Amino acid sequence: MYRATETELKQYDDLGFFVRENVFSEQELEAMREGAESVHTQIVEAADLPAAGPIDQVDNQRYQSVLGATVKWEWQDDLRAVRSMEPTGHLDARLEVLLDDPRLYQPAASINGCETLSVFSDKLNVKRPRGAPFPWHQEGLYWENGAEDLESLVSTLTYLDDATKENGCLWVIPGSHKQGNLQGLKDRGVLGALYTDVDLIDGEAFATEFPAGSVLYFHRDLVHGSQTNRTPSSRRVFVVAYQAGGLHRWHIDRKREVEMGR
Ligand SMILES: O=C(O)CCC(=O)C(=O)O
Repeated sequence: MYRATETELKQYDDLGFFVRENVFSEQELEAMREGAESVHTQIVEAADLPAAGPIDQVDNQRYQSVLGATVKWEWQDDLRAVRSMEPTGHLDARLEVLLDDPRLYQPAASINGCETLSVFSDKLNVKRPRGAPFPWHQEGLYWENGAEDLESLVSTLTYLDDATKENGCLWVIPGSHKQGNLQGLKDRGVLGALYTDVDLIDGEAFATEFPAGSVLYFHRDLVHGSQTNRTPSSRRVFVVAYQAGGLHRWHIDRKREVEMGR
């Protein structure tokens, strides 16, 4: 019922992504936003407790393991905000329910041509006012050591808020997925090697300014990134990546094999 159309599949091949608008209703979005804020609060509160892991500083970024999620803290300490939490579904049922939502996984199944999928990763990104950019990167580079079947991975990104250039929407470089793994930045520390040197790529960046309730389905090698949030409101997205069959180690303890509906 929600499978990708021929036109969408062609766009995915040509551009590395396609978008559907109005996938989720305002009522559903309200529940997701409440879920996202609850997860953010739980993590901020738990981060100072003895059970939380130590903070790992990598270049200018801070990572921590909190409540079973890998947390990336905002670059600026005074914001006391988490920009990315992975996985997060286990921390709130209002987000967890999305993992098994056919509006997310059926298009992913059409793309990789598999009848059974499992969740590879689920991640909540929160960009508060003044929240920092995500430098240009490809998911493939991050995932190549963790995925059982890298080729089959498809990402979905659900917009919990309207996304605009001003609030730091995601930008993509259409067609960049065709170039495979691109070279990282040189002499820019450990993380720089994971960021894409966009001077080496042809193609013009496109701002995915879409309303809340839209979903972007995208290829692991699509070069993407985002800028600072220059508005007074948060910009939140929930990312679920699916893989063919199998189970990823992050999810091994909560088996999530999705039987494909037709
Ligand atoms: O949330 C964003 O703006 C960036 C998302 C992203 O690039 C990622 O999570 O890989």
